[in-house]
Amino acid sequence: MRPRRGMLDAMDCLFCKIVAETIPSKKLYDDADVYAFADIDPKAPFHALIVPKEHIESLADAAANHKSILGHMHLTAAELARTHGLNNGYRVVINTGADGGQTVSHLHLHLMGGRPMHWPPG
Ligand code: IU
Repeated sequence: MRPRRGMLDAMDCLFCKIVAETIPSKKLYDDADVYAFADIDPKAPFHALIVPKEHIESLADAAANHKSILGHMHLTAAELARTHGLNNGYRVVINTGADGGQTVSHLHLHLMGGRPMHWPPG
């Protein structure tokens, strides 16, 4: 049986390999549905990526059945911010598609803190 398109994408996906721990990362959180790790090229003193274990390419590919995981990702961000002492605030970002600056095609939420953020972003 040939793998379906979505399965092929997942087999070739960097963040799926990080979730599966076949590629190492600095793990910050892990449960049945969500995985969080330190960004390899941090844009702030604290920079985590929070990803669903399910391979969803981007926010534009999320559907009604992903409501719960999207909420779970945000609550995980808030919990990581608390446990890492980001008491003065932080930023969460989901870059989506080419114009959104998304470079890895597996939905991920950036959690950045430890310095003042600027607005508007570039
Ligand atoms: P973006 O929103 O798709 O641009 O974010 C991708 C992030 O993934 C970016 O901040 C990278 O530094 C990060 N990253 C990583 O943590 N580990 C990797 O092996 C690669 C990218 I490639």
